Amino acid sequence: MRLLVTGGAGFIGSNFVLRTRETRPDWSITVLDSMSYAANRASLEPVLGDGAGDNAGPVRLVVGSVADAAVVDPLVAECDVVVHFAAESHNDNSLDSPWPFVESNVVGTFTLLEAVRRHDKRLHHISTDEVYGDLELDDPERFTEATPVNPSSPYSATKAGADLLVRAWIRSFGIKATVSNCSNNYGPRQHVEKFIPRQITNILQGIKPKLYGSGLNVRDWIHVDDHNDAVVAILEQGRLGETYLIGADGERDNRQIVALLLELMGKPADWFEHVDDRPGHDLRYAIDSSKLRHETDWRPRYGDIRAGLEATIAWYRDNEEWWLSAKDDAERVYARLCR
Ligand code: TDX
Repeated sequence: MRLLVTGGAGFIGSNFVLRTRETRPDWSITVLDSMSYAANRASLEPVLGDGAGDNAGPVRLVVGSVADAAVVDPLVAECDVVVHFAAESHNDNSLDSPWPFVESNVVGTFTLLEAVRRHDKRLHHISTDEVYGDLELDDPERFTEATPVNPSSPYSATKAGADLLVRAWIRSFGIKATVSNCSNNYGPRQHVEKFIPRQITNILQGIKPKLYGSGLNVRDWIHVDDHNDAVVAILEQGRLGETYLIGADGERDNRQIVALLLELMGKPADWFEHVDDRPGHDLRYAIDSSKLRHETDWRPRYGDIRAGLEATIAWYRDNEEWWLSAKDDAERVYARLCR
């Protein structure tokens, strides 16, 4: 099978490429990535070959925008399946500057959909639980495939828009597509602007972790490899036209995550600080992934977030050169946003 992986140099996409090289070595992979601030070529280096050019290894890297039809069209023509990870993904940035989110997430998905329609190719669209808005802390319900979209931020609105475009192209044009909405991912190679790597790298640099507002907001954490294995399960066993929610029953509030990181990294339990809350900050996300578990053989392998975080901490400790320059840039943005 020939895969076109958009956003394959970002966090989830690069982990997908690396993991799929191991679990499905006969699949050929072309990555299309704009190599924005959120991408890191070093993440793909092990599979790109020995430096003899972009196309020397088993994975080919094409640098370009998913919103550029002239780039997208020939790449879609030559593949069997498109796995669409490419997106602007950080809520804080979307509050500061929404346009790149509209361009990548809405126009980019539209551009891919038109190419997939033209060439009659299979598409799997990666999305987020944030499209469903948020839940109360004590709400017994969790998000399901039937939950209406109700996004809160410019970021989640553009992802909801992209999801709706995919659904409309399935219904109106009969394209062969599936959608997945996953909960918060953690693991190696995540950009240091995000919550968990920001706090790990803060602690490594002797800076206190920063909790937005009360720190009571709940996220439903899943290891990135569990997410990506679910994507493979959907590619192989999912029904065309369907949406699948991906989650690993990992609800924790932000204070609990910081407490765990401090303990695992040998710092006192009160060694953190509260900072300005994020405007419109979603309270709680929670995923019911029963449909995925009924229809495929996927099960999460990282049941224990403690062990997953320990491994993630070790990765950031051992790979400082991967994140150091991005850290300075991310913290400059946060200083301006007072967060
Ligand atoms: O320094 C911080 N302190 C803090 O308390 C940061 C960066 C975040 N937070 C909070 C905000 C959230 O409640 O931690 C939680 C997680 O924040 P993010 O890592 O920014 O993730 P979130 O906003 O939940 O969105 C993430 O999950 C869904 C991804 O960034 C999205 O791309 C994905 O769609």
